[in-house]
Parts: sequence; structure tokens; C-alpha cells
Amino acid sequence: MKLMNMGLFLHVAGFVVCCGMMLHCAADSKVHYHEFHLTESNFTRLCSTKTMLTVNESFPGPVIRVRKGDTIYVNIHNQGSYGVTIHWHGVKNPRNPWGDGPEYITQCPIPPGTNFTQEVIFTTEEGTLWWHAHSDWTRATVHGAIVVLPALGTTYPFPQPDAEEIIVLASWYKHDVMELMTETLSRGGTANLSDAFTINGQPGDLYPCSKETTYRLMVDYGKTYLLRIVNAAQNQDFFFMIAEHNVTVVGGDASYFKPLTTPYIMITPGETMDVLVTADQPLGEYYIVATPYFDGGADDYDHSTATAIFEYRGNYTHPSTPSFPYHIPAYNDTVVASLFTNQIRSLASPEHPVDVPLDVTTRMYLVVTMNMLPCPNDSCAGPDGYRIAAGLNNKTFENPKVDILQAYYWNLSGFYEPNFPDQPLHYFNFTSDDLLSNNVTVSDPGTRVKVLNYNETVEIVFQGTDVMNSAENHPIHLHGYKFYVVGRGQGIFNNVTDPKNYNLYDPPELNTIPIPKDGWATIRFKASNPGVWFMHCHFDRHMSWGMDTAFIVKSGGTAETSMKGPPAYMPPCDLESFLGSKDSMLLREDR
Ligand SMILES: [Cu+2]
Repeated sequence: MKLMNMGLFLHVAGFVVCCGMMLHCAADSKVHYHEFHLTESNFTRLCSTKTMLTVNESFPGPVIRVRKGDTIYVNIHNQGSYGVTIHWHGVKNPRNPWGDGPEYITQCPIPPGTNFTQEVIFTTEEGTLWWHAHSDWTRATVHGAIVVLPALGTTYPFPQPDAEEIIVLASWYKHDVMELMTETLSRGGTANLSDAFTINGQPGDLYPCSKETTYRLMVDYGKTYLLRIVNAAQNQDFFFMIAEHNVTVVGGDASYFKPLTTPYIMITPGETMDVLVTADQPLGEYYIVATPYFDGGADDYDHSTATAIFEYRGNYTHPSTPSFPYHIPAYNDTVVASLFTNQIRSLASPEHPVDVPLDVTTRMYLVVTMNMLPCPNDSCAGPDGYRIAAGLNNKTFENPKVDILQAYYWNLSGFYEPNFPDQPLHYFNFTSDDLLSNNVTVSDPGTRVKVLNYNETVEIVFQGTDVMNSAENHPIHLHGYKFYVVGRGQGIFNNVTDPKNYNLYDPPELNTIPIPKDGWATIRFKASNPGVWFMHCHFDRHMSWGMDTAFIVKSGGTAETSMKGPPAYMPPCDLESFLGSKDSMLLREDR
């Protein structure tokens, strides 16, 4: 088996940092090397033990720490029993989609018993990001935080906190997640619910057999802590609160925000949030809670709540039960959830300016739907024996057999079609509650991508719908970019009146945005990162059901504006896929 090629290391030796348009990084940027060993090992939660895949036997996985502008090389050794890929969530990785990781988009899975080194290039990101498996539903157990500190010689745009803490929120399943997925997708019905949520790997006091291991954040009175919160849950938005303490949100998705002080945050899968909390309450123990925000109607959700403890050091009588937040929003309070999301603003300061595209050259209107697809003999577990699907503009994305990036780079035909539509074929009352007829519910499966010229300025309006009575928030995530969220609202987007209220002054710059239930959101970005970049709902079940597409961003005609070439070794795609293809360049064992 061919392993790492030395050419890559030679390449590293001659590495020249490319800082894009940002200053102050070239001189101090560093290159770091990491080894990720993916292995199956035993973990016990909720009184039951299971074997699960993790990186370096930790859950959550190891933390990657870099400074702004650094580059990392991560050698991923797959010692598990199925193919896996790793994605660097929120890292733009300019010109280098080869290191991005979503399976069948930028690479084929890393086969068991082999390794693959990814180059991950940090540029403008500063704050908290995360990495996770991007193959099937493996990310349930394969994920960890990325801390991007300010470049040397620069500081946070807020007072230096006394200490920092990473808080990773996740889902826990008693059963093997890959088996659950296989079963869900073969039945074609709804997905199994998680059995618990976790904070830094622990469910907390409200679950059986969990009290002894509840995560404790030890604090000193008077000190301020920076919490780097990651929502790594499979399918769940959370309200996150600390009893009797407000938090001040100062950043998210590795961007800075205007400080926003609030008793709660709503965080959606894929998002990160950096919040400050000052230990200014009477010495005691206070619950940290991550409790579901669920605004859907069609499927159920895990009603449980994860807790950790915000515990003051010092001499005092410890309570038998920590103080619990008494104003948790109702689980389905869309108003409160949107109120929070809509208040987030970019810092928009001289040190952290915004650069919102003003002249839009490509406009897309993407209707976000749950769908269904016919099933042989109507034998599936969805409505009328159909299988549950999902889509954008009624197109249900299907993974190709060879990843889109290699198919594009090597000019292999037959793996994708460059005809993803900019608009829905039919306009209808998207938020009506009677959208059950087959002409709106049945989608059109395929592997369709949208091709963009270099530096096009793109505006996408995402329109939430109630097709199949399945309106709910959808966290849409775009790889390879950060985008500005210039507008967000309820109901059907009005292309005359709503743009008048766009925020072009200080919109947040994010990589994941919750599209409100029965509402819309508008993003803008400049297509200045050539490559192949996935865009999908960050609820894993919706991603697997096809609420996805990919962008091919063409190169700009010069070396600096062109996609890099592939690394010397990429994980091989399934041999069968190449039958009939004369081009064997992908099977580059001999190169
Ligand atoms: Cu979704």
C-alpha cells in the first residue's frame, strides 16, 4: 500500500505562506504537523458500553491550536473498519480544496489500513472552528475543536480573558451510529433519535449513570472566561445558558462580533460561538445547560438536556444541587431563537473590517425542502411507502462514485452535471401548510453542481418551506468560504421590499447560517477561492437525504488565482467506478 509521498514534505520545506489580502501574517506564520489515529475503542455512557470510532481515542477529539495564518499538515491513519474522511470546518483553505475533506466532493474515503495527509491553510480565520469526519454519520464520534489565536503581535478585540475553555456540544447514541445510518437510509423513513446530548463528552446530571462524570468548569470569583463553544451535534440546535450568569457573545465561525450580552445563545450544528462569562455571582455551583431548540413538526426530537457545572472555587458549603437556569426559552420558541440570531453583527472595525460585495453578478434563489422519492413496491418507511429525501430547488443531491474535485480536475465525464438551477422550476406558496401533493413533494435526484467564474459576486437567498409539513430551521453550511448574512426574515422572501432592509454595513461573516423555519436568509460572497466546495444542511440526516449541492469555482487565469494541483497521493476511488474509463490517472499508485 502506498503511503505518504516524500514529495509532500519537500513541498512543505519550500512552503511560502500566502496570506491573501490580509496583512501581518507572512513573517510569523508557522507550519504544524499532527497525527490523527482513527481507531475503534470502548466508551461507556448512560450505563452502557459501545465501541466507537474516535481520533486518538478521545471524545471529543484532540484540539488543534494554531495562530492566524498558520498551516497544518494532518496525517490521518485510518485504523478503523470503514472508509472515512476529515473536514476542516470553516477553514477556507485557499486554492486547496484537496485538503477540505467531504467524501465524494473533494476526495474518496480513506480506506481502512491506509493514511492520507491533508494540508490545511489558515488565512483570515481567527477564533474557534472545528474539524469533523465528513463521511456518512461518522462525525458523531469523530470531531474536535480548532483554536485560532490572533497572529503574534495582535490581540483579541476585547479585554484579554483570564482563561479559556472549549465547550463541545454533541449527540450520544447508545447504538453504533453507522448501523443506525444504514438502517435509516435503507428503510427510507425518519432517523433514530439520539439518546443523550453531551458537553465535552459527558451527558451530565440529568441522565442515568452520568452524575459522577459531569463536566465541571472550575472558576475563580471575579475572573472572566472565554468559552469557545462548538455545536457538533448531529441534528440538534441548542439553547445554551449558564444559570444566573449572562454571557457576552464576541465571535463565531472564526469571525469577531460586536459584543452581545444575553442570558442565552441559540447555536445550530456547524456553528461555533465565542462567549465571555464573568464569575461575578455568589460562590456556588451553577448549571451550564445545552437544551434542544426544535421548531419542526414532522419528526420528533430528543427531549433531553445536557448539563455541566460552572463551579466556583473557594470556601463555601456546596449545594446538594447546583442552581438551574429558570428562564430557559420554550423548546420551540422560534421568536426568541431568531431574535438572538438576528442581533449578531460583525465588528466592522478598522482592524476587522467588512467587505460586503455590493455589485452582485450571480443571483440564486434556493428553495429548501424536505422531499420524497419513489421506492420499489412502495416499500419504504416514508409517506405512502416512499423514501424520505430532501433538496435544494427540488434537486436531491446524490454522491458520485468519484469525487467531484477529481472528476473536474482530470476532466472525467459522467460523475456530475454542471446544471444545478439558480431558481426553482415552480414557484408556489412555499410556506403554505398544505404542500403534500406529489408535484411539490417528489424531488429529482442527481449530482448537480453550480459553476462560478472566478471572482463572481454571489447572492443566495435561501427560502425555507413547509413542503411535506416539514418546516424547520436548517443550518446551511458552505465550504471554502465565509459569507456575509445580509438579511434574514420570516415568510416568503419579497425581492422588492426585503433587499431594502439588507444590512450592508456590519453583517456577520459566517460559514453556517440557520435558515429560519418558514423564513428566508440572504448571503453574499465573492467567489475568490477556486476549487470545488460543498454546500449542505448541517443536520446530518438532511445532508444524507440530499439537501446539498456543490460549487465549482473556476480558476482566475494566473498562478495566484488558480486551484493548486493535487497532492502526490489521494485516497483511491472505488475501482469499479473506472470501468469503461480509459483515464487511469486517478489510480495514481504508480505516480
Ligand atoms: Cu436541514
